[in-house]
Amino acid sequence: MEPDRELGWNDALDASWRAIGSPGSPGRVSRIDRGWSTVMRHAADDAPIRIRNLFVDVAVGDWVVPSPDTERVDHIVDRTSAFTRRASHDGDRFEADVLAANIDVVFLVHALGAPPNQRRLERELVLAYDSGAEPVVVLTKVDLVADPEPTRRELADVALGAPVLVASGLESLGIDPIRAYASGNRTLAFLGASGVGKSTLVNALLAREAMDTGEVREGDQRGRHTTVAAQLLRLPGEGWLIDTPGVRAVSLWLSGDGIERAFADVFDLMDHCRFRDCKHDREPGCAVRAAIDAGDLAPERLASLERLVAEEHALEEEQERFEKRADRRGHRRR
Ligand SMILES: Nc1nc2c(ncn2[C@@H]2O[C@H](COP(=O)(O)OP(=O)(O)OP(=O)(O)O)[C@@H](O)[C@H]2O)c(=O)[nH]1
Ligand SMILES: [Mg+2]
Ligand SMILES: [Zn+2]
Repeated sequence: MEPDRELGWNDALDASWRAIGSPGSPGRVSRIDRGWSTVMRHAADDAPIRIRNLFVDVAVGDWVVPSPDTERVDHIVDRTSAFTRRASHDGDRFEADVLAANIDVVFLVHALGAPPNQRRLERELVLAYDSGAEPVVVLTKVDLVADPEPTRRELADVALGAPVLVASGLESLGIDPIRAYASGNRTLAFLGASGVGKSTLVNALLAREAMDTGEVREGDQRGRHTTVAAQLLRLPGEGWLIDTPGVRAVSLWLSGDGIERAFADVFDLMDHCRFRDCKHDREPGCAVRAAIDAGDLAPERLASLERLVAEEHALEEEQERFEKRADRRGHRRR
């Protein structure tokens, strides 16, 4: 059976599927529970099947080909995009954690009424650009503040070209512009810290209480991790969205040009330094220092970029060690 375009199937996925010989009939993973995937076969599927994820790393939003007996996942169709962070560190795990796959737009959700966190947004933007989806920043809980403008401006400085929207899930404000991104059966993903109001926004978009929402702590406005599993949900009209559990740490994963895109302003400045190997420290003719001295670039932003670049290098070195170890194990087995 041809996969359902209303469920988000598109030409790029079609090409990947045909490249592997068009096996089976791909369905879309709407949620994952301890080794089991719930898979929808078409947009109006109200009896999705549950199949095992044996030896495959499935993510919500994935298109998968079930085995003929619908016992397990046989193939994952190549993702068109994926929001991936490093799995939380324990031991020497070197693993990716895909929060959402085959997404067109990733909404980076921050709450007004708490101090803006530019550093967190920078990290999220790096991962968003690397995901292959289009990043959009949403500031929720606008009903809590008299004037969202100062926070909006602070985060827009970091978002560079990415749009920054303002909304309230609780009062259904600013919902239509968000929903508009789903036209053409696109898939939206909502990411952000626990308690920022992702699920409340999702319910406003769906116009029904699809997701549970939870209290935030009095003192620091932190959420209590109400959403525990990502979920793919159908928007009224057209399009899909993925609500995700709030994540505390946004650790980088091996990437493409996310850092370059998220810090395009700083890289532009670097191109104008007198020396090609400028360390942007105290060299003469340093365009980055000049911008900082003129108040055009926040020193914290440069420091943040340096931290992220260092994190990326450390990750790449770790990957090399990891691959060498894997190679040695491979040799021994033979
Ligand atoms: N005033 C106000 N409160 C909101 C708004 N959106 C969410 N909240 C409240 O913030 C708390 C957390 O909302 P959730 O939607 O559960 O947050 P979440 O981002 O889904 O949190 P996790 O699922 O833990 O990641 C709840 O008490 C909501 O009622 C809003 O627009 N305005
Ligand atoms: Mg939630
Ligand atoms: Zn310089």
